[in-house]
Amino acid sequence: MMKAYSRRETLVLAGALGVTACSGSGGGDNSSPPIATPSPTPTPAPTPTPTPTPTPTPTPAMTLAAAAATRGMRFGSTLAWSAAGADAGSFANPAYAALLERDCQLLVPENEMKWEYQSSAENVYDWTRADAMLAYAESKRLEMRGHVMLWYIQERFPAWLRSYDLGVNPRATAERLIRSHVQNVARHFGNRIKSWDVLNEAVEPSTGAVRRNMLADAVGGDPSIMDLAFRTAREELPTAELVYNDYMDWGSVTHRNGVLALLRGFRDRNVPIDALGIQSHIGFYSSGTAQSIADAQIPGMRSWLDQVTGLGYKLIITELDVSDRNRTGTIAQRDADVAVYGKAWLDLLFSYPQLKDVLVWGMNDKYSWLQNFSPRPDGQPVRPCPYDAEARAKPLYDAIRAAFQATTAR
Ligand code: 9MR
Repeated sequence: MMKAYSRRETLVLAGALGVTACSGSGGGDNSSPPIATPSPTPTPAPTPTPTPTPTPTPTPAMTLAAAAATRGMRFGSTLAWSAAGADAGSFANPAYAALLERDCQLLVPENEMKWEYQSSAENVYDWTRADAMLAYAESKRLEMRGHVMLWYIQERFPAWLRSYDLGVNPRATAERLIRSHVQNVARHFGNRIKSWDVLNEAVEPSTGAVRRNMLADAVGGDPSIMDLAFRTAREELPTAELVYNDYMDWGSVTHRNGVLALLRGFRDRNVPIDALGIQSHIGFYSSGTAQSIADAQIPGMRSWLDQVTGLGYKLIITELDVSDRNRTGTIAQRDADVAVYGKAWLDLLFSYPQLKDVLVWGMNDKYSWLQNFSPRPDGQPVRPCPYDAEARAKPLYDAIRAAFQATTAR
């Protein structure tokens, strides 16, 4: 049966196929890459002959959006907030917006939908920034994911909540707070957001146990607060994709096993969750070639993914970046390692047809959270994103595109 394509998919597919897409908004024009690829040799003007031959059109470099679309998949990125024109990973920075509009079908705000940052008191929110981001996304016909309703780490709760007196019936208070927060968020954004990270990072990586925090403690450490967040989200947003998001990866067996146990429990209790968000902040934690490190980790990750998908969960890559923090060598060598390692990760995950959406946690190295959070010991900037600080596409960009091209359509 013929697949029905949305307007956006049609535009990116048109780009993929080298067809000139007529887009009034500029949101679907993928044909002029702002990247430092070798310029094609100019086509000589055809010599007039009695039988004119058509001038060959140079195939435009395929964007990530276009490569994804050929496989029924989607590519996207986070964006941050900044004032207009500021040097930041924001749509208000024209150089960054150009990358988003070139390569992305999906966007996700890095911080602007978080309870911690947007809520100054119970039931009080400032959605000004998130609203502006969403309006931008819609104006470019890009879809926006929601991140995140409940980040299950106490330090990530809003300040007012961290000092909140849960009173004589802490269970009832905790449940009220979660129900009203999820309702507030869901009702504010409504159907404009079709995929939500409802719950983030509920598993303690070092033990695999569910994290404790004041809300979990209020119910005696049972999973009911997490369940309630998903059940409320489902009541409010019957058709949205509801996601559990975490950073377990191929280097973290204990964390992975904990997440699997959590996901099993959700299924046993019939909690409405559609997908596992695999953040994919991957890096190098042993020595060897990039390929050999990846190869050693693939079998364990594959059997874990088999179990996750066996439980009926879809998969999303929600926050991909590949840190070169622990690699030495020239920039070219490190970029090559990052590309090989990232490609191995994507090939593995793309082998699951349950995975359709891939988002990076930033398009441009310059604005990556890793520059501050996990800098290189030698003081050089980390290079974890598809584009470098000058907005030139890197080998990781090509690796992502190649991974889309290598996988099967879904
Ligand atoms: O990149 C985000 C950084 O700017 C924030 O300070 C931090 C705390 O809110 O969150 C970072 O994003 C995280 C995401 O929300 C959840 N997964 C891990 C991401 C990187 O820490």
